[in-house]
Amino acid sequence: MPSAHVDTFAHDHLPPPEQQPEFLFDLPALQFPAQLNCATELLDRHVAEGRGARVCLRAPGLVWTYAELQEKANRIAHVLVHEMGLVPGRRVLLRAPNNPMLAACWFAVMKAGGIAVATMPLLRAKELGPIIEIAQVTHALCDAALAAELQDAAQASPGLAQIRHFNAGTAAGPDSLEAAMTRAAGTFTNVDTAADDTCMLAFTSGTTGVPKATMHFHRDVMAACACWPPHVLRPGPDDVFIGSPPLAFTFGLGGLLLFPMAVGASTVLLEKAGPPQLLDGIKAFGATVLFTAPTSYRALAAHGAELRATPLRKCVSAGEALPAATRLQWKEATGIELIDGIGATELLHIFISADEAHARPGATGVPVPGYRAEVVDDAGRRVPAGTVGRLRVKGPTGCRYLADERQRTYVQDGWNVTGDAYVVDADGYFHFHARTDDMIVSAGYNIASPEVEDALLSHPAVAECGVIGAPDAERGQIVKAFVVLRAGQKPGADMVKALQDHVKQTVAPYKYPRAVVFVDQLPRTQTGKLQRFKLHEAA
Ligand code: 3UK
Repeated sequence: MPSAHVDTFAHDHLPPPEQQPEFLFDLPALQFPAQLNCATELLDRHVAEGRGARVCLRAPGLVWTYAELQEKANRIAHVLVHEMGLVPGRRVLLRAPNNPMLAACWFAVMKAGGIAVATMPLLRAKELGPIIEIAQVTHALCDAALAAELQDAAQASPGLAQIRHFNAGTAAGPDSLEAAMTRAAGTFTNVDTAADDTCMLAFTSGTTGVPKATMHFHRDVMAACACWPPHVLRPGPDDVFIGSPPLAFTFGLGGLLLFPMAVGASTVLLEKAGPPQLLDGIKAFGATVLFTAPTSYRALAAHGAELRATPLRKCVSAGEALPAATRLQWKEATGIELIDGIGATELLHIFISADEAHARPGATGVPVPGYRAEVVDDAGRRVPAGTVGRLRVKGPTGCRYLADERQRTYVQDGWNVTGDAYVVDADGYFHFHARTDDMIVSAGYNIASPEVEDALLSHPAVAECGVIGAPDAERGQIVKAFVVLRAGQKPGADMVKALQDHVKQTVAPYKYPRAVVFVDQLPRTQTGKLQRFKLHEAA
């Protein structure tokens, strides 16, 4: 297959073939042509087929049709190629909160055959530096509101010589991206990329260690659109998507940009998307499909009556395990059964999930069509139903770390090993147990943090909680819970006792938290994941 990449950095840094996972293309929708550009499929196709006037993106005070987004992306692609000297294969850093210009920039990079390196809006220069270094970033498109930290990071990275800013409003000068766009043509011939040309480097949202860049091809983007969305989410062209995850997180990229566009639907991009903004946004834009994390569903559940008055119909939870108590709480508040799904940056999107009709409390679901999953012991043998083991998966997408030794850990014997402990039940449903590194061993008992968290969350006084194993001279570790109480609930010895008793009555008594600490909030990543290592530091 002829690669369109003139700069072969990505190709040269792929993991060696023997370290790559096995890829499966078992579905008819996964038979891709040798040449494929995902922007052609997700954006230009709608205009070519007469849907240019349909609404694609919405944001407060703004509506862009598919034709308008296409024109913006075309102009930006021209600026990248003709003013900024981008050649196919070069890495373009993108930095913005979720907004329409970020979406236009992402598609412009695809069109120009570049490689998008989307970064979390809150990252500081110190965190941007390693990303620029690892990805050998040469170009950047940055929201003016986030310019300062990138400026600092770029100073130390001579390879990143071309930066343009957008969304400066009235302060935009002749150097702004928008000014350059007005000088550029509104049409653009997409670079004829190979299906297996890398189009994005997604950095893992891992909580510790040197960041890893996962490599995804144009084909992978289309594979993600062909598996979970049509088989589990089943959206239609009239759906209005909304949600919280940043487009720099592949959960957000898929849920808030790729999947709505794959079906010609529209999507609402919110720069701030905490529970209050989500609630307002759902009401104001008539959103029908919501993507956010469990913690956000717990907060929004307080507004069930308001949500019932909106057209919201499908709610997707991912990023961390969905406690059965949260599923119940959401169903009672809104009448909607949550769609849980486990995804990973390495696999681009969700690979085990269940739709509303097949959801089971406490289970993530079953392998998404296109993927295979199993639970194995340390020697790689499948364990019987009901036994905890390591989750491993394969499918049309999979892990390729850019020049990183940790490839050997994530990919073993052709399988992607996610680092999650799971149990398969007699009906083939996969139940999340814990991250393999989040198992507590207390006086010889194995205890999974999420099990204890689940039990605590089912107590009416508990709003949020996080459980870790704290060092203990006698028992090795003890179960320690950090609890955020609901408004009006009183911390104190009585509450500690009540919560301990509740856990003893809900799960095996030896799992109860011997230590309970009340806190105002829990440390979380921008992707909604509990940062247990910070609780360990606190403990
Ligand atoms: C955990 C879950 C239980 C699990 C992601 C949807 O989270 C995403 O990607 P990351 O690389 O993290 C992957 C890890 O997060 N996890 C995610 N979802 C669930 N655990 N139940 C879930 N539903 O430990 C997994 O290995 O940040 C999620 C789509 C795209 C993504 N990148």
